[in-house]
Amino acid sequence: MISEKMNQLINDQYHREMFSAHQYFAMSSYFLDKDLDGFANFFRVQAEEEIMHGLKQFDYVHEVDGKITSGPLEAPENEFESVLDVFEKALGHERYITQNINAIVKAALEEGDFATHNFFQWFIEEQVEEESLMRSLIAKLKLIDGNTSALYMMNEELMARKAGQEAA
Ligand code: OFO
Repeated sequence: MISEKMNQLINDQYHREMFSAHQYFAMSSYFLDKDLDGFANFFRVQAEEEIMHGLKQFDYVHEVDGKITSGPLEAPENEFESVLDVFEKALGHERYITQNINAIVKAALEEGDFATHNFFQWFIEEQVEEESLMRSLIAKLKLIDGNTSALYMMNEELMARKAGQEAA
């Protein structure tokens, strides 16, 4: 049995995960439009992972006798200044998600909801990986510094990413 407060916190987080998917599909679409299929693939896989995150939370809430109440999602950003801009925005978004996961874990501990505390440990680790992944790709893009052939190579590398796999 989950408290109303924890149910609401996870309900909100479920929507954030679904928004993350919505945002990453928009980024994928931006890259497809620029013929950068590898970057588009990276964000498509990222979006699919976000749906998986949301579904894990959806299933958990119902498993502990709560309920997910679906509401609207915000519109994602569709226009970006550059490849680097997309990744910097993605990192900013992941940092925001991390803060919210931390707040849920803190609230779970405060009310002695150890099941929710335990469940969200997976997300704590996942956020470390997500932020690290975005940071490393930002570092690569800064090294490349607009060099077209290096960008093309990175595009090819990112094409190989599949669901459940880290990027090169
Ligand atoms: Fe679900 O981790 Fe990104 O947003």
